[in-house]
Amino acid sequence: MSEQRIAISGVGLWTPANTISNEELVESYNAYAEKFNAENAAAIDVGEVEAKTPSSVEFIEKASGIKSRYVYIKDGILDPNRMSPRIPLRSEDELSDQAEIALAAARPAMAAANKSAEDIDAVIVSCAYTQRYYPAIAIEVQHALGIKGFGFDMVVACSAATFALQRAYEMVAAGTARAVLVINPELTSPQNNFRNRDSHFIFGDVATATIVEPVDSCNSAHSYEILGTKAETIFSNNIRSNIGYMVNANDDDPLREYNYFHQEGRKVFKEVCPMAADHISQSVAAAGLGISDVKRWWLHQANINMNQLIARRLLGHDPDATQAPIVLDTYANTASAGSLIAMNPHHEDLHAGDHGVLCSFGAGYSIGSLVLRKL
Ligand code: CO8
Repeated sequence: MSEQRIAISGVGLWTPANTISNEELVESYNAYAEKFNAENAAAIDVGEVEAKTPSSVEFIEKASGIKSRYVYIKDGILDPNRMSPRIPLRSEDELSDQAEIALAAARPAMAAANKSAEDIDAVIVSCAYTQRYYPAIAIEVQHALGIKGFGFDMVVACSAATFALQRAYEMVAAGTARAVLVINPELTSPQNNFRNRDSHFIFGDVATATIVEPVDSCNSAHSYEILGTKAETIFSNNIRSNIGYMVNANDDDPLREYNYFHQEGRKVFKEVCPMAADHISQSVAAAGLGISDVKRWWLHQANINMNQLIARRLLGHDPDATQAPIVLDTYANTASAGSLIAMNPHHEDLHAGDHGVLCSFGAGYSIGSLVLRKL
């Protein structure tokens, strides 16, 4: 670890104004499925095409804990003839959609950390998808905020936030930046296949942001020293999205099912839960702490049963709501932002010396954690 003490000194959250309940989502999916089955009746009868079975509100809530999700733009998503948000194309002179939501999270994070543009030397935009390759969304945000220095984008699916915080920590430790603004504008809805019954309910849109700086320069009300960081990746095809810049060269259809997010959900559940619990135990031990020293667990929010299983493995009992806050009932899975959404409203009540753990796990597979102590 760095000889210089480094901290998270501010967090910010932007929540979209629009929500979609399970009831609305299931009604739309079932209308789509009925229409599909009617249009393909002959092929279904001879076994050439598989009929679509209805989705259910009860299944979604029981299997995932999700009751509702926020979306950037609702228009189009529930239309059985479209099943995708209608996000108008902006001109190159306008702020891009992802930069706009990134800024909406960055500003409250900077305010919480008591930092202005002059105090920050680097911007990392890190999320599951960026809406274009260049110029980097981070550089657009850097420009909009008037930050000098440098910015870059990185993508690590569900671990994009924790992995970026670790890179920010290293940059501050190396002295290449005084303070770093990390932003996770998770605009998942354009990549969510609302025609897929297995996954149409999983994701929501959100943006989170965090400031990382030396403890010496911290002057915010709620700062958390970073005691340890740990990153791990283990290759798996069980969660995949194939959309990318090769689609035109391949003469592929960008709307093909496999170009959207898809997964072997049950395999992911079984494989990732033990890996995440082991990772967290090692991370906490490496910081010189025991599990019982940790007061707050800001865990990745993919599935309520996953969170409960991991917490039970770590603690030996079910966590109470204050120990491991759950936000996925209202936010759903927001790719990398989940643990930071959990941290945003659930960190100010900790006292100086209290410990917390931020942890993510997901596609890659990737697992990332930071062990924190309130200053
Ligand atoms: N309605 C009704 N029934 C359904 C539905 C539905 N919508 N979907 C499935 N079923 C049925 C199945 O057909 C099956 O029926 P049967 O037993 O007759 O075959 C039954 O329900 C059980 O199905 P499953 O075994 O698939 O159900 P699970 O209990 O495993 O629950 C979950 C499914 C919720 C997906 C669960 O497996 C899970 O959460 N797994 C972990 C997944 C996870 O965390 N993935 C991480 C994804 S995110 C990530 O890594 C980064 C992505 C980046 C962003 C993406 C943007 C779009």
